[in-house]
Amino acid sequence: MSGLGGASSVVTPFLVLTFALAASVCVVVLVALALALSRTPTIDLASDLGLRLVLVVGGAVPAAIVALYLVASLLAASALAAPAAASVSVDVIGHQWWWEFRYGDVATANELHIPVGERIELRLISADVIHSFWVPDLQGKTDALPSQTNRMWLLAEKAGRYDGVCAEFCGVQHAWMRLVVVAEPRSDFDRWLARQGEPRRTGSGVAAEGERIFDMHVCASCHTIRGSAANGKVGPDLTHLASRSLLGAGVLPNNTGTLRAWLADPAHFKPGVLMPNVSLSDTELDALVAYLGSLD
Ligand code: HEC
Ligand SMILES: [Cu+2]
Repeated sequence: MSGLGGASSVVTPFLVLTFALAASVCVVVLVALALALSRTPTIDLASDLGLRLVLVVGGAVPAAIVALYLVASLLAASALAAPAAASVSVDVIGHQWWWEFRYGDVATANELHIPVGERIELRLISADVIHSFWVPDLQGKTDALPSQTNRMWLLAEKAGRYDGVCAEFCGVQHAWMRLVVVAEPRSDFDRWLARQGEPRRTGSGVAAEGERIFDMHVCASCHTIRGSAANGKVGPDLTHLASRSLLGAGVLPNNTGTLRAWLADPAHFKPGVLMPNVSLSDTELDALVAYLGSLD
């Protein structure tokens, strides 16, 4: 319960209440037991007094405790569920085996940026099988289903990076369906979002050649690069790929070397991955890396 998110401020008091109730009941029972054992075992309670004791101590008091506890748990559950007054709403789409994050028309993958200290609403859905979105430091798990939208909220109290995973077995690369939440001050977040909303940076030289290869090969049929001819919907949006820290939902850090290795043979890093192994010459690889590496 050392979480850094708004959810822990709901769960922690509830847990304290649970332990406090359980401990006091336990103490009362033990004291009563000790008293009973220390007295001479002469049972001379008048029968109506005995009956009243059983009704009150054995019936009414436990019923009151359970009722109190029920009310407390309903309040905690509704505080955890309510996506009240979110300042930012993000559509989270689970795919085998990566996460798509959409801020309106702006799409990115595997790296969820949020402003710190604000309540963010997530609308979860799946493009294929059942996934489950889980960032342990910030919130409990919520399923992403193909058939319905589930809502949850996140609140990061401190700026920083929070690791998350898919928590529902969803196929061979389930374990490499990670994500990172980047919680940053509002002004950084606004700058980030404005940048992500821009079309791709137009390159020259090798990068321009890379764009031509990207559009000519099958790449463009699966990936969108806003502002270019590529508008595929199967894989992650690559418009600002170079601004992300992860490749392949966490299987590799994102830099020139890993990007080249990924493009040359994605299945080497993620066997079963739904990106095919496109055969590319060394010069084509260089050009693609120059192009994609320029998309910050
Ligand atoms: C059949 C569809 C398909 C084709 C064709 C395809 N990709 Fe992909 N690509 C994907 C999928 C799906 C992923 C996500 C893989 C994962 O993380 O599990 C992906 C991931 C990537 C990533 C990593 C993105 C990230 O944010 O992690 C890059 C870069 C990439 N593809 C570039 C390319 C290039 C360049 C080509 C052409 C040579 C290409 N892709 C062809 C489907 C495709
Ligand atoms: Cu999954």
